[in-house]
Amino acid sequence: MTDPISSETHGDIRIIWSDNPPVNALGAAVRQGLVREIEAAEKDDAVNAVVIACKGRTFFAGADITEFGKPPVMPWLPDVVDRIENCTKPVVAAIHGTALGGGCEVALGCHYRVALPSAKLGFPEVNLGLLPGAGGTQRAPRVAGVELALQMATSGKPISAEKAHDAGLVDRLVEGDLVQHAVAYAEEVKDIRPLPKSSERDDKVRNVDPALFDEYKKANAKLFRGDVAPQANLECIRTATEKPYEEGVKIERMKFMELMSGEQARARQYFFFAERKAAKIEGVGEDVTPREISRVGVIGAGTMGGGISMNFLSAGIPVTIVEMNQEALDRGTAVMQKNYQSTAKKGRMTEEQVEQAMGLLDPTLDFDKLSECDLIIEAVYENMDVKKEIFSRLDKIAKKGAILASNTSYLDINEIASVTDRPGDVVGLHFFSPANIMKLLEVVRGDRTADDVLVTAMALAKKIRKVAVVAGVCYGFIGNRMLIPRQKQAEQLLLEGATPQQIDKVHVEFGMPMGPFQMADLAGVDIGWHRDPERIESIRDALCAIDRWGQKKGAGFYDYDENRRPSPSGKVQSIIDEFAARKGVEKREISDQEIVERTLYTMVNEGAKILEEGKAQRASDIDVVWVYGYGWPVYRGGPMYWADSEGLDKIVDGLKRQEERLGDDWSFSELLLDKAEKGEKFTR
Ligand code: 3H9
Repeated sequence: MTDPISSETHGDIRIIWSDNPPVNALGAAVRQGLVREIEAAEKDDAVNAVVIACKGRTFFAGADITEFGKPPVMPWLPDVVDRIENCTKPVVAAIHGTALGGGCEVALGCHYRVALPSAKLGFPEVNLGLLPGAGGTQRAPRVAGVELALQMATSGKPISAEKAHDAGLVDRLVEGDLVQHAVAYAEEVKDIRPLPKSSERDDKVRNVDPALFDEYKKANAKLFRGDVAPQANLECIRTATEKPYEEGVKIERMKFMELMSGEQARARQYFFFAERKAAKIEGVGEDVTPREISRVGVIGAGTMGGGISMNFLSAGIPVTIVEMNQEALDRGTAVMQKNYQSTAKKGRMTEEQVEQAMGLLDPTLDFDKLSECDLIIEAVYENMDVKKEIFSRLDKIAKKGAILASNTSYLDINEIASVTDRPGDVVGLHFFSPANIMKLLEVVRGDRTADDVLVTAMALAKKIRKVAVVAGVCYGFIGNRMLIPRQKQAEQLLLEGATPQQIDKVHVEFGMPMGPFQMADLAGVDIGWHRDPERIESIRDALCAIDRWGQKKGAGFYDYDENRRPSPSGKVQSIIDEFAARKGVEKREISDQEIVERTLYTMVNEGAKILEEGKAQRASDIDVVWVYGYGWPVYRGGPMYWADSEGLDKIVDGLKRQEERLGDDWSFSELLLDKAEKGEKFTR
């Protein structure tokens, strides 16, 4: 293996280079090389200052995550950072790309930091269930101030080099040749003594009001719910305001080790790789190149069509959006404009960017204009006949090689493709609502979808900052298909004696953003309703028949006040009771454990069926769908990882206990039974 660390000398400045693709992770060889080169520079009388720089696309993006869980190899990153800081000659970090986690800590160990304006700095450790464990929780508040350090470490979101510069985290922003500038900077500072050490500063951590931490937590309660890492990050940063550096790093080390050995960190680290694996399509060679997409067409300017369009507009891709009548087109365009405007109001976009994005939109009533598009996404309502009609029209007008996509959330892509003479160009692109915000994209692979169409869809997803997962054709694909047993059991549990509040509470305590009934009220109880108020076959039908369609009507499974605050509904309870009596279902006390077994274990069982039928490429893809599409708590890894952690035998036992109540149409997944029997796991 070639040494990732090398050096060269410019006059009296030593440049230490790291070249460890793809992201210059701080693996053992990098750590060893850094120490070796710092020591060599120190000993060399001809050297007066050092620059640390990285080749490739980025400065160090952090510790090497693939080393986690393996026996440690010396030197440890904290010792490397200390060694840099204790170098007797000034060390300048030259930052481009993303200085993340351990990378940001290395930069903080350097005496000075020079960065390109396009660079980003951050502490994403929290996303891995960790905290910056190489002195970052102690050095960052000393250099950048407590509030910014708290934000960076507990949210995991990187900040721009400009913001870092304003906070003192970067000493100089430079344009052009970064390393040349860093060398010049090193020349300027080479004689300054004492060397500025982050660990020795205390001006920004002295006299900090301890109330700040509680206030921060209160204002960011969502970050802390159920998740242990943000709290540990906060505590370490608070320690920096209370104790000397030497004590602070000891506490940081202890908490880092505690987190590292915990289940949440394991789940999050699993998920990090799961997300990246999802982008890989089985059976499709690396040599397949994506088709070029320079204009996208969207059919339907409703909530979905508008949201979908915004993704492309924001990424600088022109969109032709088609509607049936002017009023609907105007309404859809106005909603997009309003959504952009509200993003701008929050400071996440400039007015100029809003204008730019909207300037790329071509709203039209002329269906034939879609012939200019390289990708056309149909986003009309869920009706097979309507979709088939649209696709046969598209088949006649779309240019050769254009990709024809449906945003269906349930329907059979093969059947849709069958009305065209080009089934290879047809694919499902299932966006989640609100489509401009939700990260997940299910890419539905029809039996005849061409490889390069899939590759294009995956590449495009990355471009519009979505996480794409390939799904096979089946009713509801991966995500919605798994919702079906959950919804069915949740409703059945109502008849047997549970309340919507109890079921929702179990889900929220588990870590979901909301429970099944809160979700139904938010999304619309009427979604998928047959629209016949006389036909009442479920509690949902009964609610829809009396206009309780959810939050939008001020009533659904819950009652809502004018501020959309929910409260339990006596009316709903009496509907449930009536329904139960009519069906002859006897009421009993329902335990929270039974709710878990009937709503979550059944989801795992459905996930196993999806795997068994080859409708998902791998168990981890199912987890990615559930984390990004439905808010499954990432610190529990996703339903399949969670099932593995619980033990598949426990899941099977729970389902056996409930089997009689699960209904005649419920059945065990053979794969689940088999794996449980053999003591195997889905994800590991
Ligand atoms: C830490 O630093 C702890 C310390 O505080 C204390 C220690 C004591 N290690 O994401 P991409 C791989 S914790 C190993 O597709 P992008 C990744 O798996 C660390 N591998 O690229 C993928 O491999 P493959 C804190 C890594 O351009 C390939 O690189 N740092 C690492 O979309 C490309 O990745 C983080 O959490 C790593 N650290 O985004 C940063 N990072 O091609 C994590 C990436 O085989 N990384 N890989 O699938 C990122 O956020 C993004 O990768 C980054 C680039 C923004 C850098």
